[in-house]
Amino acid sequence: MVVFDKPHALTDAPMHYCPGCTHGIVHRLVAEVIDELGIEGKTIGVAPVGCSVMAYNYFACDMIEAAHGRAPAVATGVKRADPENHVVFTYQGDGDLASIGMAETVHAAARNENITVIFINNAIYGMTGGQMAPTSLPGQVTQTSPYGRDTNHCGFPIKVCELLSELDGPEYLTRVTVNSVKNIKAAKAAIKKAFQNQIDGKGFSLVEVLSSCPTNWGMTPQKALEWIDEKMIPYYPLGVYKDRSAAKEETK
Ligand SMILES: Cc1ncc(C[n+]2csc(CCOP(=O)(O)OP(=O)(O)O)c2C)c(N)n1
Repeated sequence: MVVFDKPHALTDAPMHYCPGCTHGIVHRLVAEVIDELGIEGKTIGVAPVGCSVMAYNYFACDMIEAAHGRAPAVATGVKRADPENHVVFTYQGDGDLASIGMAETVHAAARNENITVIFINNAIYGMTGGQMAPTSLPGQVTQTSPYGRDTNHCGFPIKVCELLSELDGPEYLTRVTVNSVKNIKAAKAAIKKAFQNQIDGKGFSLVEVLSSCPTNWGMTPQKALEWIDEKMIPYYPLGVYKDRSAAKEETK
């Protein structure tokens, strides 16, 4: 009897992520969705710069590496080159997507590009050693805010789903997390919907995943998962921020 198996859409390469990092969970969820939708052969992923820079080693589908923050622009080109035959997703951290890549993110959403964006919000620049990100919480201690993020000096965190929900373009914007089995199941459902939307030609879908970075947060993996509940979710509430097709159904 098989009690544990790996999705076909993941390669056999051992992942390099730190203990307790949730990138691996989200990789697995994306791969399970690719398997379940039967789209591995037509899916093209765009890897970011950040801890998941080597996502191209882990997903078995075709992958392209984008320059820091430019994944939505690269995904736009790939998708538009052959829209019927490709399912295109980006996989990006918060530094990548909400800092250097904010322009590409906003414009791809405004154009309602028919792509799927998986957005890993761990409230920090992980790969480069834990500097403050645009998503770091007020008061959060990071390498570049050793006394805690001072909003007078550094401004306030950017709430990406809320920000993009003001645009008419995007089809689906949702925020999930992966710090419990229940939340992991909900995250998978959101990721599946985001891919299905693209297959159905509905346009831009973004799934923000509140994620942990025990190494740079300076916590145990267990404490980091609790910190998501205690600190991140109150600032970044979970939920659907836009679902245009569902809203249309309701007004019928
Ligand atoms: C143009 C450019 N600027 C800066 C960097 C340095 N850099 C590499 S990863 C990174 C931050 C990544 O953070 P995030 O996107 O939040 O992903 P994480 O590592 O936390 O998963 C930065 C600033 C770079 N590689 N290229």
